[in-house]
Amino acid sequence: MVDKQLLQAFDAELAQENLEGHWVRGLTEEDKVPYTKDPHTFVLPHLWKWEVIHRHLRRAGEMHGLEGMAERRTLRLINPAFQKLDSRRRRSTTHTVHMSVQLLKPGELASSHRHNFGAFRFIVEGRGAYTVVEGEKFVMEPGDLILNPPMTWHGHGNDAEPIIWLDGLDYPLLNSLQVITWEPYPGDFQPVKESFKSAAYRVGMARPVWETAAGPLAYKWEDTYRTLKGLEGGEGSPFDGVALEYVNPVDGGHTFPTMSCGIQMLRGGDATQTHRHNSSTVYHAFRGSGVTVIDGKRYEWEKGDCFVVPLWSWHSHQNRSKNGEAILFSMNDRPMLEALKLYREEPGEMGRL
Ligand code: 1HN
Repeated sequence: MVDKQLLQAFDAELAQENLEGHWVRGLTEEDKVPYTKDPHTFVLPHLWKWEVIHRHLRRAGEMHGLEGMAERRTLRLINPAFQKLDSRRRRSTTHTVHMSVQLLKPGELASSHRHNFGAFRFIVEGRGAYTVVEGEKFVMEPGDLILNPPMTWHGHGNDAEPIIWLDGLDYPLLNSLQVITWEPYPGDFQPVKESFKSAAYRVGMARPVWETAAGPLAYKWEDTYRTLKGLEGGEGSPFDGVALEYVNPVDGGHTFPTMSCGIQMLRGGDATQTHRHNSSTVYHAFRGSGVTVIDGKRYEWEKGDCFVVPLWSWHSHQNRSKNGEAILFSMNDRPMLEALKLYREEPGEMGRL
């Protein structure tokens, strides 16, 4: 028999030397690391109502300008599991990605900067404002996806109407790798370049052969929507309906090396089959309304709502309407898992909801 008291004293001595015996299972019940056949995540499913996000963002817009407050007027979607962590670790929507919602008012300029985390903007409401990425000006319209690859200078301007967009970033992953870098643009706002602009010429599937890395890029809503509608009559994915991934035009792969963006149309009456995977997804209901069942719990969404499906949770989607389409925009961390050869997925039982 092991003398428990002696062992405890021994463990305490080891701790003094920054050592720990393999027999130590955890200091408290919660501290025990569960190693089981299925992965465990701290990330919680959660749904943010658009009405709430919108109301509070407009309030922030009434309270202050950008000067002296923050370079950006955003509301961060904080996963409830991280709410009590310090500010560096709290700012996560899942453990790997971050989504926030940004408001830029007419007459405002959000100064330029760059960082080694990747970012994208998905435009939700308002049109005519613009973002300048590496000197190229992209006018923003609802449904556009604009890529802001790592280390590209970017700033935003608005000489039109109030505009709201989603920001997606792989910031939490880089944060846990402790490799984040961030720099302000010397001189506040980068000028729009008058010389040759490559992004302005990009349409369709043709790619410049000399480019080796994806630069700034916009996927216009009219092109995305035309593709969705073109596929409407087909079978679609049993788990996601008519689902598209925004492809990186340089290598034909995921939107970013770390994260991927998707858009999916649930046709009138569509109800998908259940599956699960070890990537996590953040959704935004761009059009319509529906229900997503996550591990047996119903999350009802309407236009604008955002919600998280944590890794390895069973999930399926239903369009509320029998006739009209519902469209979900989403971001996920599947590319990072695939790069590490860790990606796994599993279909559920047929018809399970
Ligand atoms: C950022 O740089 C922007 O440039 C938006 O508009 C949201 C969230 C976390 C970290 C950096 C932007 C951000 C961000």
